[in-house]
Amino acid sequence: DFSNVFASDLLPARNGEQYTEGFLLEVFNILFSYIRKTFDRKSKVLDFHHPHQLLEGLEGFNLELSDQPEPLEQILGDCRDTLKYGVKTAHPRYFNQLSSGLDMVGLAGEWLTAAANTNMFTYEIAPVFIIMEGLLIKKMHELVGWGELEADGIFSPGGTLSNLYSVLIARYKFFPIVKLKGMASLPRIVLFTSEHSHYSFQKASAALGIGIENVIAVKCDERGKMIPSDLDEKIITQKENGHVPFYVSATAGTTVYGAFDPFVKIADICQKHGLWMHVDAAWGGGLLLSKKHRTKLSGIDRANSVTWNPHKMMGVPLQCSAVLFREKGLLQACNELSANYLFQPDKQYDVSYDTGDKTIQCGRHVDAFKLWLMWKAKGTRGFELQIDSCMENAEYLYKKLKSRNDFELVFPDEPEHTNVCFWYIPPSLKGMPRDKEWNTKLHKVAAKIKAQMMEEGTVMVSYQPLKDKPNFFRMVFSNPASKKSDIDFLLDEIERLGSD
Ligand code: ABU
Repeated sequence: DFSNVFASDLLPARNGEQYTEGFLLEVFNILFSYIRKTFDRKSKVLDFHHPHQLLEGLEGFNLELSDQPEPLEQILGDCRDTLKYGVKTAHPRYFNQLSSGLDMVGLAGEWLTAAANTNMFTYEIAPVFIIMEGLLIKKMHELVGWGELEADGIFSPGGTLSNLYSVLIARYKFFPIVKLKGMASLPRIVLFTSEHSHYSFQKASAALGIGIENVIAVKCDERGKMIPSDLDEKIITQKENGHVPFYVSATAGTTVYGAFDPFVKIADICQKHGLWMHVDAAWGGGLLLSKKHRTKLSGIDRANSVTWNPHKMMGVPLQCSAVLFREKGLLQACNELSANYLFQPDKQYDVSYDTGDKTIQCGRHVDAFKLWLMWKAKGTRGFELQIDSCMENAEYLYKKLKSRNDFELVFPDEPEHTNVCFWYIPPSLKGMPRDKEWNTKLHKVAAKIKAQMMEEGTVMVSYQPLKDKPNFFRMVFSNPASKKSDIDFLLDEIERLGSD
């Protein structure tokens, strides 16, 4: 009972060992009970409450911050409630985002990282983690196909920032003057990415002062793949308009359709025009680990930079994103400021291991350790099996959807990644003329079903519209816990909630 024990009784308090051990064991019990429930299909994916309900406070769970210390018994209760009212993102029936699942070794890595509580800017305070990060970057380089080159890259806080790094470094490569003089010293530069690509390129362009209007959207085919001829034409048009193309981002696994752009053709166009080629493989990078599926990324080795998020397809606990560069030294040259309170050149060790000046951050979280630990525990082969099994789930869902007449695929082709996009057609819309009104009605179906799913907490899947297409469901698989029976459950559940 911790009713009369307070944070001030824990270490480093004198004689605080016993309370600290008891408290942490209790936290472990809470976490373990949560983990067991997470994988139990009888438990709900979530216990949904509206924001105002959480703000008003639920039975014994008051989120307001207090002036006076609260006893650890209350703090333990708060830990339980935080998990209780959260979303079980490792539940086998959670399909809402590209990141899902909970790897036990990865979790141990995250716990250890938190206990080590250090910062990635210098070797002197993170010697083991810095070496591990370097080895991971090297391994990922090899998998991209740049094995013969010296590895360069960095772990960053998510795919959006990894993509931003790629734009930043490409701009520096072509216009190093920008570091000192800013955008006013540059011509109007433009970059290209497909209309199905991630919105992070607009974000990066806004943040870097390039401007959203200078992100040129390249057309995609029905399947969501960039059309190379449109890229070539748009580059030529931009040049004719006096603008300066410098960068193209191709995508390996688009967020909604899971499409892979034709990298070889895009690389040829980049080479012809002398442009930087980036591949946003945040979602699709994991497929490099699969002998069966890695051909979908053929040509990625011709890119200058690659974003790859192990926290997606590889199931590493959030967050874990890497941006890789083919040319060594650019990251350092672009971002280095040599703050002399951190990066003293006269330290007793090889200061090239002080990687902190490669980044636009100062403090940087240790994201590499959990991936390193998982890689050791599974081996490359373990990741391959995990990824292949998620791909098999997508294939199973695709076949199921084709065989059921209350569902329709958004595009007829077999999935390239684990994304499967589909509509549920309720009985009231079957056999009706497919006019504007039909589309308006269909648009409301997915949102209504999703809302009910969340209220009941049985399953979670995402939906969205895309261009002229009304709202459709996007299923993705990255959780090794999900089985074919969970897919059957999902389809039956959509039908149960959606039939009118
Ligand atoms: N690009 C971040 C992941 C988005 C998603 O989970 O759908």
